[in-house]
Amino acid sequence: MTEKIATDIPLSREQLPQIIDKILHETPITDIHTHLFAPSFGNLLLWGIDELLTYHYLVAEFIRTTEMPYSNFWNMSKKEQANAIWQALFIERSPISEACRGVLTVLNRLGLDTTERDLNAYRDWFSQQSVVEHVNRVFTVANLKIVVMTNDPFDPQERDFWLSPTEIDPRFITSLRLDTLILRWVEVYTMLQTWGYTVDKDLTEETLSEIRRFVSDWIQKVKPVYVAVSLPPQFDFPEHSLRGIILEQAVLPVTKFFNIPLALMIGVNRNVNPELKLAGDSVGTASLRPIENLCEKYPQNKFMFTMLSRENIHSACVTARKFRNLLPFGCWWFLNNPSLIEEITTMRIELLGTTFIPQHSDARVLEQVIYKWEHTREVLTKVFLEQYLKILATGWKLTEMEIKRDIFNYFGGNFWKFLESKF
Ligand code: RAT
Ligand code: ZN
Repeated sequence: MTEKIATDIPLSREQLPQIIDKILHETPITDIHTHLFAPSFGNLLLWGIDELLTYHYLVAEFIRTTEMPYSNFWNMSKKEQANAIWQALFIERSPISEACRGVLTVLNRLGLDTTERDLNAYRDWFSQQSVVEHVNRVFTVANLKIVVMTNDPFDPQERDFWLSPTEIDPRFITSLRLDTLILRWVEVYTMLQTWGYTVDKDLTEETLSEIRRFVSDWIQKVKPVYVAVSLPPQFDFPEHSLRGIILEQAVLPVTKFFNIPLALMIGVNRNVNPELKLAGDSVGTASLRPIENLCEKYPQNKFMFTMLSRENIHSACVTARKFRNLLPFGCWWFLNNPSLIEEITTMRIELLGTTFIPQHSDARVLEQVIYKWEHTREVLTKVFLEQYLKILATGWKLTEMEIKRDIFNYFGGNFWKFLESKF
């Protein structure tokens, strides 16, 4: 009772920094896009120091420091790669990039001593953890409630899991990733044939109907909270192309039927340096017009979207203002850096108020959620403080309950409400 009254009392300017920081740390997070897997997916769940050090963000940074042939690096074992990255990026140079600092934040928050700089001691510590307890600890340290996995029906290991699934830790929920279906039809239609779908290379009526059946089957199998696709900057809509036809005629009718959003991740130029493998993708500026066309033509479909290029962020905010069936999310990949999170979140608040999802982690290795969220919280404390102070300066009063409500919505509420909405 006393607490309730206290949280209803208007806050002073002086109280704000501490209250915002407290609420940001206390509000559990729904992480709406990760590449993590629940423990029951076996070795698809990556964790531990060697995985952290061989994260593709760090591979790209490491390769810049060496003259070694790419093949030498790829021929090394994971442990050898991690040793080389540690030596080059943490010992021979100061680890001040965002991805390097991330590893240090993780070690520090897990209680390991970063002054030691002893990679083998870190390895020993990780090797003593049991997966399930470690997952619990990481969720607690990061203050995560739920993470959304990225589930790809074309990945052979994942397919095996889904064909005879075992129980999934309920904190891990699913999204259905359809890049392969939408962007690589010519390469993969024969796979659908072997799985029992009567499809052809040409997108005939029958083929489209069978692709719809494939998407429906997987939605019913995986029960995703959304369907997702990443797209290059040249993506257009409407577009008379294989990807345009599959998207419009085979994916949109099904996501509408199940009333689940299609998440569009736009602006990635894949494989600009194939030698770098997973680290070889780049960025390009896109047009927002295709998204506007999609939202206008399909007002009863729900869309989420994130852009990869900084240059797209302002127009993305304007586009989002025009369509209630469009929900912006996250500072994606190369934008997930404190200086950019600050700029992007400020702009989004100014143009969209509280109606967006500020961040997702994109974690590929379990412990990364610790640093991705910690570094985001550091920035959000500053950004929210500035915005709330500006309204206090008008004489407006704010209570702790109201700030809690707003941050609850940013950290999950907006997402869950969007999933439930029907336009
Ligand atoms: O951020 C990343 O790790 C990228 O490699 C991609 O996974 C990107 O986020 C994507 O989902 O395509
Ligand atoms: Zn991702």
